[in-house]
Amino acid sequence: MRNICVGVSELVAEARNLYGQVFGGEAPQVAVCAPGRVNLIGEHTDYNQGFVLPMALPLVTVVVGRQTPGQDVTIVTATKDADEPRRVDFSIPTDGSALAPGSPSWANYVKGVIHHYRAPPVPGFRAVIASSVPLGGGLSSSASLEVAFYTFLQQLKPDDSDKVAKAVSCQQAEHTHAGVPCGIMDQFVSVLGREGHALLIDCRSLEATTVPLSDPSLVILVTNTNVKHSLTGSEYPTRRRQCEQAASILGKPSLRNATMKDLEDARDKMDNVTYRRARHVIEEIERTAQAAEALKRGAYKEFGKLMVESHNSLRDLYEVSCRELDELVSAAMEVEGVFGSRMTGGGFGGCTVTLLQAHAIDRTILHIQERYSGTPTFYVTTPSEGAQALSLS
Ligand code: GAF
Repeated sequence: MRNICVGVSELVAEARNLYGQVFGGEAPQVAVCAPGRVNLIGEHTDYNQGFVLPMALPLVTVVVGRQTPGQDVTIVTATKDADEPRRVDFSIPTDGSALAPGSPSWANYVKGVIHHYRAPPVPGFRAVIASSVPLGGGLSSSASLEVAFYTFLQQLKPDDSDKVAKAVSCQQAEHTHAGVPCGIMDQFVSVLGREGHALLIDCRSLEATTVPLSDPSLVILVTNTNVKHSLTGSEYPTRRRQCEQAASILGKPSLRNATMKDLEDARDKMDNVTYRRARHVIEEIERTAQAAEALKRGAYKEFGKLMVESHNSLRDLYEVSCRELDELVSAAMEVEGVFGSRMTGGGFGGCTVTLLQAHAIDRTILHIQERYSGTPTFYVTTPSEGAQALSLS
């Protein structure tokens, strides 16, 4: 199935209708949206203070709602997930204590954002969520939900934080309320994404530079394996710990400060697994800087080669790929006109990202469909704008 991304206005209409149905015909006052992301290169480098090169997607989470008197909150989601209730009710504590995570799990992201909001206390509200970001597809559905809610709260009670601080608050929400020790990439690009550009983010200084990416002869294809292996939850914190251990053996604050020479010199001080994890990170940070330069020069072949090297390293050294991701990348690379392809995001399922010549798009999709053992979903995407408030008129 080829997916032409659902427009923001359709999602807002869906959310408004549901809001009216659930809240007795009342109309929402505010609407906001925040995008998911695809990372072009720089995987598992963000929590090592390295570089990443993501772009915001035209797949977004929309929140509509209105402030209510008191501290009561009701949120309803339009997303149909058979295992989870679609409505949640709770009260915001007035003493600044955190809302406890619980069921439904999607509400934990919202509870975390309320807790880390920079202008407490947050007032009561009613809200409806609608999203086109596939859940658990490795395109940051959770970051887009966090950032959308933060943006929603800013409409109810403005804070004075800058955009980077906002992204950090959303990252903290994920740490404390979803239990995922993620880096800053997903929330950062969901807040600061720029239409027609990728962002080269330095995760040490938290500074970003825009890299133009709107050449009409080029297509960015995201392909969803439509599988999510259960390893994701446990393996991510393990990888993060292994990297911290490697940095500590090297006597560095993070792997960003280490070179391959440092690592080779200390090879006999660490086990082989720790060595391979660190090697991926140190080389991937360098690859990402090179890839951003290549993209600026329009050197797509060079960029594509770095994408494939990144994928191979994630498969062999970092061990976060899986059969389905490898199949998609191999299939894409067999097509003439494809510059590069790799897994994107945390791994163990989710999506690949492929850079190709625009004229090769149809045959690439056909070829992947023929070769892939599962049922993929395709998104032909363009770099999009970060979170924003929307007009309801
Ligand atoms: C997930 C995390 F949330 C990001 O912070 C990043 O580490 C990514 O995996 C891997 O690059 O999306």
